[in-house]
Amino acid sequence: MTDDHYTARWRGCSFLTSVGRIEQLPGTGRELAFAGRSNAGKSSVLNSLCGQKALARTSATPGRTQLINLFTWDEDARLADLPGYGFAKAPQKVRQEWAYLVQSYFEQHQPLIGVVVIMDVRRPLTVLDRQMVAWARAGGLPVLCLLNKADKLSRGAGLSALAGVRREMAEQDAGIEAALYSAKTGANLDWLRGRLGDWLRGS
Ligand SMILES: Nc1nc2c(ncn2[C@@H]2O[C@H](COP(=O)(O)OP(=O)(O)OP(=O)(O)O)[C@@H](O)[C@H]2O)c(=O)[nH]1
Ligand SMILES: [Mg+2]
Repeated sequence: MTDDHYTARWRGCSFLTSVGRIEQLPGTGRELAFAGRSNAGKSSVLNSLCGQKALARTSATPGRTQLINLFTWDEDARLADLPGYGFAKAPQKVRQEWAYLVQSYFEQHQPLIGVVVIMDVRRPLTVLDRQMVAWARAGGLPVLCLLNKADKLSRGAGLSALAGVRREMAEQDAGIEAALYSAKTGANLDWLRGRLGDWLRGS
């Protein structure tokens, strides 16, 4: 990890494109994916990492567009913002499309180097969160479970939630990390920039 946590890289992130099919993604370079239940704070986490208020916009109608939004991190590396999941009203057809898109992306997209699964620390590891982790691990990808909204809990309760997630994930395999985060206060921001920057740089 560098002393500066790749801060200039993160702050220089810019929107690249949106795609609806994995064949439309660039086939070279390195790509880090961000997944999460709708409302867990995926857009807020991306915006805080990049130090920008509206880089990743919140979609007005969750579930309507199943697009992957790409951002440039440096000339070889990109961030991929996956469609949110878990909203109750999504029709069956949309959910099937989402499952197909994400599963084939995790299994087949060569540039993918890791997945950050963003969860609300008060409700971690929902059924679909577990599904995301399982698909990513089936694709051989390292996973970071990011327990966001840590500001909503006391320090003790946050640490206890973190320990629970770590314990359960460790039973599955060693390729899964977990950390607390708050997009609101920026708690753990430098650590997260450094950790993910190392992934993106391949170090
Ligand atoms: N207290 C607190 N609120 C947060 C945090 N992160 C996000 N939020 C709030 O949670 C709500 C959802 O955040 P978004 O970033 O839009 O969540 P999302 O996962 O991108 O949601 P969709 O794009 O609709 O799927 C917003 O009201 C945010 O302000 C956090 O760390 N702490
Ligand atoms: Mg969003």
